[in-house]
Amino acid sequence: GVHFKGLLKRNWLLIATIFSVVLGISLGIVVREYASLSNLHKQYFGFPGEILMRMLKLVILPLIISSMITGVAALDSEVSGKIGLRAVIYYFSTTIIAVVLGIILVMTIKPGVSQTADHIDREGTTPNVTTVDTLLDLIRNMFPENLVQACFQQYKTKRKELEPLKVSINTTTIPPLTTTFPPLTTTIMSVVENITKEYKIVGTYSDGINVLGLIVFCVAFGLVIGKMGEKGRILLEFFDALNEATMRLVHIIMCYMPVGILFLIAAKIIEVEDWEIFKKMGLYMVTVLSGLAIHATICLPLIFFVIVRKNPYTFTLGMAQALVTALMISSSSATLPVTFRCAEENNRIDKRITRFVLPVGATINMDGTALYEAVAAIFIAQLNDYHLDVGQIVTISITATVASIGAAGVPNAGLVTMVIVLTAVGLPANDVTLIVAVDWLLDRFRTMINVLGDAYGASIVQKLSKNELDRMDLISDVDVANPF
Ligand code: DAS
Repeated sequence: GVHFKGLLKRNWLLIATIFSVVLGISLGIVVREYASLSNLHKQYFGFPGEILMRMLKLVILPLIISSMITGVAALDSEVSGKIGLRAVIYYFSTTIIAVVLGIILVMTIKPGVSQTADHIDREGTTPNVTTVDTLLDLIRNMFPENLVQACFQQYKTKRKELEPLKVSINTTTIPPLTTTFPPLTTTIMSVVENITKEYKIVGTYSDGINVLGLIVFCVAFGLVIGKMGEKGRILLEFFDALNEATMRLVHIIMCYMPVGILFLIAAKIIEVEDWEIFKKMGLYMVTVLSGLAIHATICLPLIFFVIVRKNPYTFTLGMAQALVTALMISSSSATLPVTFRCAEENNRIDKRITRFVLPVGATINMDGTALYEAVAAIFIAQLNDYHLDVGQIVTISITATVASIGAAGVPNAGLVTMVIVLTAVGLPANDVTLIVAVDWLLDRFRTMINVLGDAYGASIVQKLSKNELDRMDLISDVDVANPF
């Protein structure tokens, strides 16, 4: 009875969410057509959606901390080391597969060959990041110098203020900027510099939280607690209760989700300025989207089936709520609470695994982003009529992988780390601006694949760790999956 009711309730939520997506899109189109809203009113319109985002972000912090600490403390250090290693191997191999798939597609479809870079409007945001910088930032952020500061940063709002300063330049109508409009160029450069500064800090920060830094700290902290025996128990109990309480909050937030999503997507549709660009960029978008689709429906399911021996599509279906959420909010981090619920409740993945594998996955495992970055880089090369040799293509696959690891789980993060791929093969970093206009849409889809990859990963790592987990159940005096 209770179980069936729960099942019904979960599906009801999913149906309501999908319904609200459709309704939101229709509402957006209608308002766009028949009401000319002022910018201020557009902002008001998106307000319920903004509240949803705020609530989801709100629970990230307690969720990551409590799940990582209890996840690690519940396993002994040898087992968590093994599980961690398996997770890392999974992350790496699937990311590489995604990159290779993307490269094959973009080289066959050749979306950039029929047009040139001059035919697309460029927007003036040019972050300037290098591979070494990204790697160093990544490692630097793993060791936050201040734990409290790692939990919040004010930079995010500053970056927001800079966004409206985007400058649109049509290169077909005006001659090269550097020679004709030095003052304008300097203005753009200073804007760009500011944005770069903000982005650089954003690097591995998700919405102001240094997720990676917290994860590293929590792993260490969890390991220590696990070794403390009786004395550590009180902390473990505390964080376990915190985890449970947070997940209950997540459930309440999820009930608000249909409302929030409706206005989120409607507001986005009202806000988009340039629909024409989609025609120009059509083939490029098709390339990215088909790559993502193949990765999600063939590559990942195949690996899953070979290892887990269960129906991968049932598994994907179980993740539906998380996938729709990712599609709507384009942030793996903010989707994390929903990913947890779907993985644990619908797909019944062991909590010892999810608590460990999902937060890390949301931060560093981004198959969709990796695929996207490889495709976009080669697309830009094609637009510029720039021939890439084998070595450069290998360089693209490596840097795209690094770039996806370095990207935070926040909207458009992949676009920023894209610059390292471009500079590595000598393409103009500025050309990232060629693909800015359509990124809001592609971002949603790649985020969805990022989340799916994390979920599959959790299940695969669970299967590979079955022996250790079973042994722990036998020797342990408490039920570790639900220790208290
Ligand atoms: N949108 C990001 C995510 O959350 C990554 C990206 O921009 O590619 O997964």
